[in-house]
Amino acid sequence: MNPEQKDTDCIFCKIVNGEVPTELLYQDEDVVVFRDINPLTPVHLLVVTRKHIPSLAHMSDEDTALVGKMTRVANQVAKEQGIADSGYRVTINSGADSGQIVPHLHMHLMGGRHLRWGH
Ligand code: DGP
Repeated sequence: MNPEQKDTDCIFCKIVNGEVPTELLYQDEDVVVFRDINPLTPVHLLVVTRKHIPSLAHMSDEDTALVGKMTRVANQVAKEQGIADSGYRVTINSGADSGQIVPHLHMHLMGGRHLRWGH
Protein backbone atom coordinates (compact mmCIF):
# COMPACT_ATOMS: atom_id res chain seq x y z
CA MET A 1 0.00 0.00 0.00
CA ASN A 2 1.21 3.49 -0.76
CA PRO A 3 -0.41 5.96 1.65
CA GLU A 4 0.94 8.83 -0.42
CA GLN A 5 -1.18 7.77 -3.37
CA LYS A 6 -2.96 10.79 -4.81
CA ASP A 7 -6.74 10.93 -4.94
CA THR A 8 -6.57 11.08 -8.72
CA ASP A 9 -4.90 7.66 -8.81
CA CYS A 10 -7.35 6.07 -6.39
CA ILE A 11 -9.82 3.57 -7.84
CA PHE A 12 -12.36 4.15 -5.06
CA CYS A 13 -12.18 7.93 -5.60
CA LYS A 14 -12.94 7.26 -9.26
CA ILE A 15 -15.95 5.11 -8.32
CA VAL A 16 -17.17 7.68 -5.76
CA ASN A 17 -16.81 10.46 -8.34
CA GLY A 18 -18.58 8.47 -11.06
CA GLU A 19 -15.50 8.24 -13.30
CA VAL A 20 -15.67 4.43 -13.12
CA PRO A 21 -19.35 3.46 -13.57
CA THR A 22 -20.38 1.18 -10.72
CA GLU A 23 -23.83 0.29 -9.45
CA LEU A 24 -24.33 1.99 -6.10
CA LEU A 25 -26.62 0.15 -3.69
CA TYR A 26 -26.63 3.14 -1.34
CA GLN A 27 -25.28 6.65 -1.50
CA ASP A 28 -25.44 9.84 0.51
CA GLU A 29 -23.21 12.87 1.00
CA ASP A 30 -20.67 10.91 3.06
CA VAL A 31 -20.55 7.28 1.91
CA VAL A 32 -21.40 5.01 -1.00
CA VAL A 33 -21.99 1.25 -1.06
CA PHE A 34 -21.20 -1.07 -3.97
CA ARG A 35 -20.46 -4.76 -4.55
CA ASP A 36 -16.94 -6.05 -4.03
CA ILE A 37 -15.47 -7.00 -7.41
CA ASN A 38 -14.10 -10.21 -5.86
CA PRO A 39 -16.88 -11.44 -3.55
CA LEU A 40 -15.86 -13.88 -0.84
CA THR A 41 -19.40 -14.39 0.44
CA PRO A 42 -22.88 -14.38 -1.17
CA VAL A 43 -23.30 -10.80 0.05
CA HIS A 44 -20.01 -8.90 -0.05
CA LEU A 45 -20.38 -5.14 -0.21
CA LEU A 46 -18.06 -2.24 0.43
CA VAL A 47 -19.06 0.83 2.44
CA VAL A 48 -16.74 3.52 1.10
CA THR A 49 -16.19 7.07 2.32
CA ARG A 50 -16.45 9.82 -0.26
CA LYS A 51 -13.52 11.50 1.47
CA HIS A 52 -10.13 10.04 0.55
CA ILE A 53 -8.66 8.73 3.80
CA PRO A 54 -5.86 6.23 3.02
CA SER A 55 -6.72 3.87 5.88
CA LEU A 56 -8.37 3.70 9.29
CA ALA A 57 -4.95 4.50 10.74
CA HIS A 58 -5.11 7.84 8.92
CA MET A 59 -8.45 8.94 10.34
CA SER A 60 -8.45 12.11 12.41
CA ASP A 61 -10.73 13.25 15.21
CA GLU A 62 -12.90 15.08 12.69
CA ASP A 63 -13.62 11.73 10.96
CA THR A 64 -15.11 10.10 14.08
CA ALA A 65 -18.73 10.70 13.05
CA LEU A 66 -17.95 9.55 9.51
CA VAL A 67 -16.55 6.22 10.70
CA GLY A 68 -19.57 5.78 12.94
CA LYS A 69 -21.84 6.48 10.00
CA MET A 70 -20.15 3.71 8.01
CA THR A 71 -21.36 1.25 10.64
CA ARG A 72 -24.89 2.64 10.67
CA VAL A 73 -25.08 2.45 6.87
CA ALA A 74 -23.72 -1.12 6.96
CA ASN A 75 -26.51 -2.05 9.37
CA GLN A 76 -29.12 -0.43 7.13
CA VAL A 77 -27.84 -2.10 3.96
CA ALA A 78 -27.59 -5.45 5.77
CA LYS A 79 -31.33 -5.16 6.50
CA GLU A 80 -32.04 -4.28 2.87
CA GLN A 81 -29.98 -7.27 1.73
CA GLY A 82 -31.92 -9.58 4.05
CA ILE A 83 -28.91 -10.66 6.12
CA ALA A 84 -29.54 -8.65 9.28
CA ASP A 85 -31.31 -11.52 11.06
CA SER A 86 -29.08 -14.34 9.82
CA GLY A 87 -25.97 -12.37 10.72
CA TYR A 88 -23.15 -10.57 9.01
CA ARG A 89 -19.62 -9.31 9.53
CA VAL A 90 -18.12 -5.88 9.02
CA THR A 91 -14.37 -5.60 8.56
CA ILE A 92 -11.98 -2.72 8.03
CA ASN A 93 -8.52 -3.71 6.84
CA SER A 94 -5.89 -1.15 7.77
CA GLY A 95 -2.33 -1.47 6.59
CA ALA A 96 -0.13 -4.16 5.11
CA ASP A 97 -0.54 -6.86 7.77
CA SER A 98 -4.33 -6.69 7.42
CA GLY A 99 -4.12 -7.34 3.68
CA GLN A 100 -5.47 -3.90 2.75
CA ILE A 101 -4.98 -3.48 -0.99
CA VAL A 102 -7.03 -0.36 -1.75
CA PRO A 103 -5.67 2.62 0.19
CA HIS A 104 -9.01 4.40 0.61
CA LEU A 105 -11.03 3.83 3.77
CA HIS A 106 -13.73 1.20 3.30
CA MET A 107 -15.66 -1.32 5.33
CA HIS A 108 -16.44 -4.82 4.06
CA LEU A 109 -20.01 -5.99 4.74
CA MET A 110 -20.12 -9.76 4.38
CA GLY A 111 -22.85 -12.33 4.92
CA GLY A 112 -25.30 -14.69 3.29
CA ARG A 113 -23.63 -17.82 4.65
CA HIS A 114 -22.07 -19.03 7.89
CA LEU A 115 -18.70 -17.33 8.35
CA ARG A 116 -15.83 -19.00 10.14
CA TRP A 117 -13.54 -16.85 12.21
CA GLY A 118 -10.42 -16.27 10.11
CA HIS A 119 -6.72 -16.07 10.68
P1 DGP B 1 -8.99 -4.43 1.06
O1 DGP B 1 -8.24 -3.23 0.60
O2 DGP B 1 -8.10 -5.63 1.28
O3 DGP B 1 -9.82 -4.17 2.31
O4 DGP B 1 -9.98 -4.90 -0.09
C1 DGP B 1 -10.37 -4.09 -1.15
C2 DGP B 1 -11.48 -4.77 -1.90
O5 DGP B 1 -11.85 -3.93 -2.97
C3 DGP B 1 -11.14 -6.12 -2.50
O6 DGP B 1 -11.93 -7.13 -1.87
C4 DGP B 1 -11.50 -6.02 -3.97
C5 DGP B 1 -12.26 -4.73 -4.06
N1 DGP B 1 -12.01 -3.95 -5.26
C6 DGP B 1 -10.80 -3.56 -5.71
N2 DGP B 1 -10.93 -2.84 -6.84
C7 DGP B 1 -12.26 -2.76 -7.09
C8 DGP B 1 -13.03 -2.14 -8.11
O7 DGP B 1 -12.52 -1.51 -9.03
N3 DGP B 1 -14.38 -2.29 -8.04
C9 DGP B 1 -14.98 -2.98 -7.03
N4 DGP B 1 -16.33 -3.07 -7.05
N5 DGP B 1 -14.29 -3.58 -6.03
C10 DGP B 1 -12.95 -3.47 -6.08
